[in-house]
Amino acid sequence: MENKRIAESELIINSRGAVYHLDVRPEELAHTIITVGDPDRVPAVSKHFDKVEHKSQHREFVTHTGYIGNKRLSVVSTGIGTDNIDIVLNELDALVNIDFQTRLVKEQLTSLQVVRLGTSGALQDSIPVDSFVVSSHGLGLDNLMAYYAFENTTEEKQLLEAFRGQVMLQPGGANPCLFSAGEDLRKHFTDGFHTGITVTCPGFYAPQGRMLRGQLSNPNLIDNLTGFSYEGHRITNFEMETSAIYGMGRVLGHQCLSISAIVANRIRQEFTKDGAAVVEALIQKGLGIIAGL
Ligand code: R1P
Ligand code: URA
Repeated sequence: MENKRIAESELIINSRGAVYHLDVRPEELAHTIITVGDPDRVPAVSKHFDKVEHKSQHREFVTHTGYIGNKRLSVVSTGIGTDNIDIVLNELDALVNIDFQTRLVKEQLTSLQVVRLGTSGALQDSIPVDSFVVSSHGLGLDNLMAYYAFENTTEEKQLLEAFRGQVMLQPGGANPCLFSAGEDLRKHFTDGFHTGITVTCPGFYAPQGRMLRGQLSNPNLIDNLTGFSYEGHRITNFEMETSAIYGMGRVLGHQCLSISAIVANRIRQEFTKDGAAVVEALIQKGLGIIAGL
């Protein structure tokens, strides 16, 4: 593809020389990045850094960059949802792979390591609240990835076909997509983690089978997802970002992994008694591994 200068309307750089939504300059970002949904979780992560060298905030996007030992890390909040992941992953990629002076894509591309430390609801009785899940795959029931061209692996195509055969989605609903985790990252996160397919939903209530008032268009969604099984793969949990992080990682060439603290078990209808404690435990366990990567 021709390396054409990217126009001011397409890649927006502010007066500080920082990318539009994140308000981060290229030198302010590490190549190992932790994403969190909640902006308040950024200081909860960076308080474990030995040194913090950069802090910025614009809208819900808070970024802290620093070091644990010699390992340089950035922690970035995404807010909630796959639409925000579209913004965050594109801007993280631009910060490392586009020259902000010439507005040309660099000849030497950088592959980032992106690890989501999030919260989630379990879809299996055997995955209790306060446990951790590593997403082997992200299965999107939103429509973000329909806007991007990408290739699926043979295994991903098989899983998606099995999903379409076994799980009835509501008429007029999403065209599901599925992407696997970055294997170079996932292999480090095994001990003390459940693992399975994570379903990413375009909402917290009806799109995750929750109804406070009104009626669900698809009352069998949870049962269908919990019962899905294909060659040893099962669906472990629900949340709102993973498939988009994995999908954008595929499109842009970054290694991505999503790890969740289970705060709700939808089968047992239980919620954690101490959400802050389980998230802090996930941060400590996750950082212990990430710092050694
Ligand atoms: C919903 O409460 C939010 O929590 C989960 C979902 O993915 C969604 O963003 O993750 P975070 O705790 O990382 O935001
Ligand atoms: N986040 C979600 O998206 N769903 C849950 O059930 C819990 C956290």
